[in-house]
Amino acid sequence: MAHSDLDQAAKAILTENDQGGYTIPTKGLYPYQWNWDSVFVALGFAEFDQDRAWQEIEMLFQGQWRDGMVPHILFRKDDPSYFPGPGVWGTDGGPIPSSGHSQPPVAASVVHSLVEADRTGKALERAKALLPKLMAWHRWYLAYRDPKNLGVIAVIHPWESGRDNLPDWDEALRAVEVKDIGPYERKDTSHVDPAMRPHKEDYDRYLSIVAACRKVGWDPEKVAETCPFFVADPGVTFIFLRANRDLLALAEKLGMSAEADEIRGWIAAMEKGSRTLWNDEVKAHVAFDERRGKQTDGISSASFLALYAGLHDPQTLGALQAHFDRIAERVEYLMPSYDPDHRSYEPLRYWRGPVWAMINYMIAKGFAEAGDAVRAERLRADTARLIETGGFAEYFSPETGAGAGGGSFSWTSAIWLTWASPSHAEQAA
Ligand code: 9WN
Repeated sequence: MAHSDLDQAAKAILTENDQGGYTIPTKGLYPYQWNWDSVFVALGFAEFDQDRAWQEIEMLFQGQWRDGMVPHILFRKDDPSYFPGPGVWGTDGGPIPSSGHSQPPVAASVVHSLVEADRTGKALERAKALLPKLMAWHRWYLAYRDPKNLGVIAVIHPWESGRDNLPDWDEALRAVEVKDIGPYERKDTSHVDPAMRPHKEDYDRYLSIVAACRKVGWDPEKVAETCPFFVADPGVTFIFLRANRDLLALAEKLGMSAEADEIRGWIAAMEKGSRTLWNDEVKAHVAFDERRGKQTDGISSASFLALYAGLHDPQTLGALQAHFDRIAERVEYLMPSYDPDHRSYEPLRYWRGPVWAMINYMIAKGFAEAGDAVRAERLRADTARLIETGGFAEYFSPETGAGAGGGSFSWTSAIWLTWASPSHAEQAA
């Protein structure tokens, strides 16, 4: 397909998945509004309808909880094609039925991008209305996902990381006792090949964590104290650190000096705290199980997000460039979600190997900002080739480029439009 045809196809997918102001990731497999999906989707809409882009994020924040949390799924209407639905979560924290935890906080960064690219003249006004909500969400992250002020953000569930069955969670997840779940029927494996999805043992534990948090009424303080899973994630930590830098830029632009000072304190604490995720043996940032005090030993695609977080000191940049080149020798398409040289790598099983377009977008941004335009361009070109080969799939094999998981996927289409498409790159040049 010609690039212009792919541009049209990507727009058509976003329009098709639009539910009237918010967008589902894909039909069938994911029939609700997901947090970080929606935010990336806004970048895609912004290429042809900026008003609609803002609406996507504003509708996500309609579901914000009273304590500031922005949930990972908003169940705006019941749909039996997805499990676990609202009944399993049993939450009561906000105005719209939702899941009970969050997802990577990319929103402030995308709001900042929308302001920078504004053609409507209304962007600052809309950003101003969102700013207190973003502040409340970021404060929530610090209070309940970093209660000991370590300067790193933990996830209380693999789904909160957005990178669900990453090998980094394996050990901490095995330690979760399977209880209070009863019999259940998964729906994901009726939509896609079970070989590309998590195992039943994983699902038993995913649901056991939900049951444990439901037991304490999703009270964020009790969840932070008692949740059987509490793992500091380089992905959420780096996305959050980056989001704080973008939030600071917004606050400064809007003349909100008290907020700006507060955010500067967060950034300083996280720049320092992030160092504890550095694993000197593997020469990259890794996850850290806060319950057991143990670091993981593998490099994931999130390790490369250190640059996106603004951590491009020579040691980090040099180590990541070396890993990048080593991995590029092993696979045809970058960046696999897990190190192909690690024992847990699986090229087609969900977050244990496959490539995700929106992660590539963030990694490339980091390399470009660190002054490495060559590796940034390699990621863009690989993402474009993947979409040309595998279509607008949920994710892709790093070895063959085959599309996997759900099809006609919203964030893959959005990332094509905002960054990967050669026609977009030509316009930007
Ligand atoms: C659980 C929607 C979501 C993404 C996640 C991805 C997957 C859900 C699932 O799909 O997770 O949240 O049921 O597998 O891992 O990143 O937001 O696209």
